Amino acid sequence: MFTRFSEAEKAVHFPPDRRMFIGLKPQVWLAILALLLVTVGAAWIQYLTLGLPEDPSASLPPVPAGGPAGFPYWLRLSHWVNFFFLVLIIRSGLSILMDHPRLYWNNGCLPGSEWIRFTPLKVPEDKIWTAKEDARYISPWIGLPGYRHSVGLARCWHFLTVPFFLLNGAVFITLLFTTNQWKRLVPASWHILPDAWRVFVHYATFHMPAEPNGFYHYNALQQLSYFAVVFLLAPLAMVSGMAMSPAIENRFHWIPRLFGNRQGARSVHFLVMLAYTGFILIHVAMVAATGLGRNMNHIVTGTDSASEPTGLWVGAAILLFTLFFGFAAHWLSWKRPRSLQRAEAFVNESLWRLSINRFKPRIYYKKKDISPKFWANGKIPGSSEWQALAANGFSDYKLKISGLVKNPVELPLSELKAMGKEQQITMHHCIQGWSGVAEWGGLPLKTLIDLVQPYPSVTTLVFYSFGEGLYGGTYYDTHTLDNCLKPASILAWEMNYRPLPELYGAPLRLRVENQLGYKMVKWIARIEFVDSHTTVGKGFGGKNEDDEYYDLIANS
Ligand SMILES: Nc1nc2c(c(=O)[nH]1)N[C@H]1C(S)=C(S)[C@@H](COP(=O)(O)O)O[C@H]1N2
Ligand SMILES: [Mo]
Repeated sequence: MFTRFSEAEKAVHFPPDRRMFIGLKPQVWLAILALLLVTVGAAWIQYLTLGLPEDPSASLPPVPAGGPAGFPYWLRLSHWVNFFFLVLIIRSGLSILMDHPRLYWNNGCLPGSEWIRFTPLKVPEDKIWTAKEDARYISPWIGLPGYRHSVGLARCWHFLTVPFFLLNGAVFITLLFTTNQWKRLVPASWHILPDAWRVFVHYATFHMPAEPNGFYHYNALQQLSYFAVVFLLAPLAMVSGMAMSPAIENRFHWIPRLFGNRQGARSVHFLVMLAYTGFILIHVAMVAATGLGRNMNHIVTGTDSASEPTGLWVGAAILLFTLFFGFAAHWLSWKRPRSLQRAEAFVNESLWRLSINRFKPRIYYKKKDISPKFWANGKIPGSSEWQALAANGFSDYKLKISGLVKNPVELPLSELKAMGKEQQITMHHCIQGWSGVAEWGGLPLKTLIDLVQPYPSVTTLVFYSFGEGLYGGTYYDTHTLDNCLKPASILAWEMNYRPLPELYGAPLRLRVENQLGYKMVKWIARIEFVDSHTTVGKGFGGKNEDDEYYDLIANS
């Protein structure tokens, strides 16, 4: 399954260093050990001192009165639809994770503070080490689309599948509660907790508890885990996912706060994925261990037959289909990436434009929240023009503003600075997953827009950089006029109360706070007002949109 890359693509996606690595902080090992002790350890102590507890499943009636009998077609269907999308979501999520292969509990992603890392590398302190350089390879057998730095396409899969996953979940929950099927999942009393513990003691000490017929009901631990998957993991995944969106994080600060902060939400999002994966593995093993043929008939054909082979065959066919779709998805990702980008935009951009893109950012952060270290991205411009300007402290720099405006201008920094200044402390959200809080000072874009007077047909501002993109060519990005007019949209010349450092975009960089980091063009050379982003570059709205299939509207 090797995709043929050009040399430039190979350097990005298939680097020589493809080592897999998982590194945990000692405290995390201790936490895992403690968790094992209070669960498996406690189960063994109970077993060895008090003996095996009574099995609560043994006293269950074979067919409970008033409870659901069997699985209706909608439940069977949504079970498999759920499985199909969950596989795609987990695989694409892993590809996204590897673009910033570190997880933290602090907003600033301080190097060395990560509780888990998926890279053998420590962040070097003696040289510039950009977040892009830090991205790691993941095998396309595991990640979708896999390889290194494929976050644009991975997000296409993630965001394209999530709405269908949620829709399926919503239909499932609705039907669950409009029929008697909810009784299967929702515990009727707190008794479920001690009962589930007793069942757990059986498993943990290698004793099989009595097996209730799943056609009618589950054992206590099984019910509790199914309940948790539906009513705990799914909402947690949703809310922690939402908490990472710049448009949401900026507007509803309390959502990331539920997890401590945005990186806490990202860590929880990962832990939910682990829980899902663990659940799938144990669930499948238990289904196989407790009468595979019969269990498959329950969830495929809706019958309680132990001998009929249909359930097994159809189940195998669904697995094969999911596998086959994985190959098709791989092919689509690398042979038809543009179609994928368009499909994702059709679904998500449409949804976002109507919802979260409308939120106006609010300023929450205080001086004490400023990150001690701010990750960097992008290559410092190599152009002689920028180098000469930099050598002069940008005193010869002029920002050029042109395009569909009544009053095109060229403004030196001194004039820009005289036009006004806003200061704000905000969070930067990189598409790779890292974030950082910094103070930014500069001119509100609104002041500039008022000055140049765009024609009514203008929808979009194009920001051109002195720097180059990943594959060469001018770095640029576009923003809708509407987002440029939002609060906190500024052209910054100041970072953390000092002149903007070269690495971070001197002389001018953009802040549009409801968008992801790649839209914050650094080393700005000029601004052009246009009536459509499609006439610029390859027509997708930015260098990364053109070359890496990123989103035009980057709210999430
Ligand atoms: N000109 C230019 N601007 C750029 C980039 C780049 O590569 N070139 N990278 C973008 C990305 S992906 C991010 S996350 C931010 C990083 O900003 P920072 O270096 O201040 O953290 O800059 C954005 N602006
Ligand atoms: Mo980024």
